[in-house]
Amino acid sequence: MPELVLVQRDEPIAVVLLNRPRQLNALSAELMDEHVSELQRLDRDEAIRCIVLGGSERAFAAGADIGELAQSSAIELYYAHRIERWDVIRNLWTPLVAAVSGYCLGGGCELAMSCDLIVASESARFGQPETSLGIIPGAGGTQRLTRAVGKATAMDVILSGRLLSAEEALAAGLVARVVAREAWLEEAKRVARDIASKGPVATRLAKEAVDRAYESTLQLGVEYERRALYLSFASEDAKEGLRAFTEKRKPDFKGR
Ligand code: CO8
Repeated sequence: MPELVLVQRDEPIAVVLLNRPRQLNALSAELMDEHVSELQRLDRDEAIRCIVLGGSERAFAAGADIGELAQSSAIELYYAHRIERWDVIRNLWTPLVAAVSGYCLGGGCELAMSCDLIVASESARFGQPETSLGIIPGAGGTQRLTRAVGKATAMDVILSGRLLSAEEALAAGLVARVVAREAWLEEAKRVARDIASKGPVATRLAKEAVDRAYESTLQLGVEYERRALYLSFASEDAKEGLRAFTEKRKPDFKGR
């Protein structure tokens, strides 16, 4: 059996690829478990400062595995904590770039939205087609898509099953960058290397602060940001970054 998840280390970044191409990377319980475990392992690895999560050229992931869902009862899903796998990703410390080519549907779209930013190929198609199956998005789709693209587009996508093209997703604010078809993975790696070159402590604090914008009031978010700024000043990285600028050299960040 081929491996379900491919991991490439290229310090300071790592690339995790879902590898169930014949099923369009349908997110079986096993595939979710394996790639989430890999992400958690890399998250604990200080040499890795940014992770790219991708699929294949034809599909990032076409959703949860429908065959498995058809066999599952509500209580089994509830006790198996399957949906919590998506929350684990949301709570990783290391910045996570989703590299999306082809179909990015249902639980796959929710997986991409759980990452910190999405780099999409021109071929990417985003959707939450669950109501066609008689169910609704369950791993954050109704909430994260609405916050990303607004109510009008989210209602359209979720209720009609319409797929958003990469350009539409960019215009709507769901994706950060759209890149040429053949460059989807290389460009995502380039973005990851850019992120990994910055001060690691500051990057993590900044990522947390941006997330606060979604999860608290403006006032609380601004206060959180200020405290995070003071904390960043306490890091060795801040001393190094500020000194390197004045000495006109590249900083050598240690993540301390
Ligand atoms: N689950 C299982 N198998 C799938 C899935 C999927 N989500 N998507 C595609 N496949 C399989 C197909 O069955 C097919 O297998 P086979 O060759 O053995 O018949 C193979 O992948 C290729 O697919 P198609 O032949 O259908 O390829 P097309 O190019 O004709 O169509 C589509 C591509 C449009 C993407 C089509 O496959 C499709 O509509 N797929 C289903 C998309 C979908 O409905 N996704 C939502 C799933 S539900 C969900 O994600 C809910 C998440 C809730 C949280 C998780 C709870 C645990």
